[in-house]
Amino acid sequence: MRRRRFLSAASLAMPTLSWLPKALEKPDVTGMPLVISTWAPNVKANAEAWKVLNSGGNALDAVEAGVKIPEADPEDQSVGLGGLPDRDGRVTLDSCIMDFEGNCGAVMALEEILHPVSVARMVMEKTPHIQLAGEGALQFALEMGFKRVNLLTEKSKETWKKWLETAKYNPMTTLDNLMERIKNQHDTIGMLALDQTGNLAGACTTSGMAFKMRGRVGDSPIIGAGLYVDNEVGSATATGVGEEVVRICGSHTVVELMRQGRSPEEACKEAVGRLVKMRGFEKTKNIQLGFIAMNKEGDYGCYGLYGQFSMAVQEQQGIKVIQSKSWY
Ligand code: SD4
Repeated sequence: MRRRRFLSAASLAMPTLSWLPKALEKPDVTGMPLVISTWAPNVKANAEAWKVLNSGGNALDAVEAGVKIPEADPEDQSVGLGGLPDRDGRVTLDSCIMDFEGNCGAVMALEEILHPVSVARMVMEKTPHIQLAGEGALQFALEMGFKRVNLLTEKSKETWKKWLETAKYNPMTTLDNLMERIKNQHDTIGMLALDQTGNLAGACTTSGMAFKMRGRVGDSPIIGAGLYVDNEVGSATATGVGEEVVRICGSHTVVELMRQGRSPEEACKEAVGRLVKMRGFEKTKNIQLGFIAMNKEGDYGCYGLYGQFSMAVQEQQGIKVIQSKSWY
């Protein structure tokens, strides 16, 4: 949708020549930076990321700062504080982050910590590992100085209690709940940023599928499924029924399709189509998922299984919400 110009890789690799005009020694940053997120309400999160990007900060700091907004919002029942709990009443968080050099970190089924994305970043920066789960992730977070917080708000507790009355503890009903939340356009945040130096980063964070079985982990903290960044090509992130995203290694698939020359929207569409082909109409007719993606040139796009999916964008030209095209 929008392009920035770069010097060719060959010219950037050349030693600096004294006769070269100054302006040509650096990438032309016209049109950068850029940040996009899953779902319209995340314009607020983008605005926070934008502060970092616009003041010359890097994409990694930007996405971390951005997704911390819904993580701390008690009204958002899909992410962090106030997230809907699992079927045992525990709020368990999944989150990951990835930078332009392939560094990445993730936490899965993390409880009682307000900012799982920051713990994921510490897993990336301070451990030899990529993923920490459950008790181990909590232990690590506490060692890193994070404080325990009760993430279950009264509102989410009430919603869970109401669910218990009719759902008979059956996680299948969580799909209906997910669809309901998706209709209200409040769901997992996946955020992708391009900074003024032309580097990409992404983060994805969620309380996951409401009323899931204890220990269930979705796509959101899985590198390649919920998020993928390849600084040569582009980045992608996902929202929706995580099991279906994992099945097709969704975000990695989108990035690989961009590598093959698809535009971000075409790549997202083809990934959705691949799932539909694999699973058929019956298994995809009642679920939602969607991808957003950007490439190194600063083009971006999205595509959903159903029509309610949206993407929030902030760039130099301003802020906008894009209503996604969809398969069904
Ligand atoms: C999950 N992908 O845990 C998340 C939930 C989500 O839109 O994105 N909902 O499966």
